Amino acid sequence: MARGALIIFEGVDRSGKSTQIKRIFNQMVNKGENVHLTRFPERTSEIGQTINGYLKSSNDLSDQAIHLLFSANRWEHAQSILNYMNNGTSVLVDRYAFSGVAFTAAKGLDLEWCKNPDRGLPKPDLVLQLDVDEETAKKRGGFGEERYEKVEFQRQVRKLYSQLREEHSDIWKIIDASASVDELTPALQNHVDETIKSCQNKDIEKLWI
Ligand code: 2DT
Ligand code: MG
Repeated sequence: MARGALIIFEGVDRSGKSTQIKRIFNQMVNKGENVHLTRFPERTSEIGQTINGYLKSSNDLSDQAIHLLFSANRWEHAQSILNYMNNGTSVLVDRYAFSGVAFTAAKGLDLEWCKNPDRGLPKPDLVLQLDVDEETAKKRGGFGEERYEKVEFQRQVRKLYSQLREEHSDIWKIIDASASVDELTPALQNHVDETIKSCQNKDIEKLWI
């Protein structure tokens, strides 16, 4: 059986990731395609609830501890993602280990250290980075109340995405997300469709191994 693809949407806050990924998901469901949508952090598990508390500043953790929890949150769902893929269902994910690395390294922690806990996760077939500059992001209604939602921090995150993009040029597509919501969706859908076709008979690899 043809396997499903693992497709990640990445980008700074207000880049339109969540809007676009839901549109793509709904279009695919309407066409009767096998597709599953998820996101990280996945806030409902026990680990996810601790992460949620940290993001809302109701609890405090060291930079290292929260980094490991974000990674653990991916590992607690990794087998389920693999099951979907092996059963022919493509998985669309709003943020993944690239957010994990970019957001922690933006605090000044070592990039290789940041990658370590995520080594071995299912490797994505495609990363779609929705790219907007901080000014455009700000014009979209500014950042919210959660930890990290500050212009200076987001600028740092965007720089780290550039670095990750260079390392992953085989799977990474950068998309100018300053276009309108309606313009963006068909372009993203094309990338998704092509990837689903091209990875059907490829083995699932492991990230950063
Ligand atoms: P959302 O706004 O998408 O819910 O994300 N983050 C996310 C990390 O610092 N490390 C991670 O591994 C992941 C997946 C990005 C909430 C915030 O959590 C950050 C924004
Ligand atoms: Mg957010």
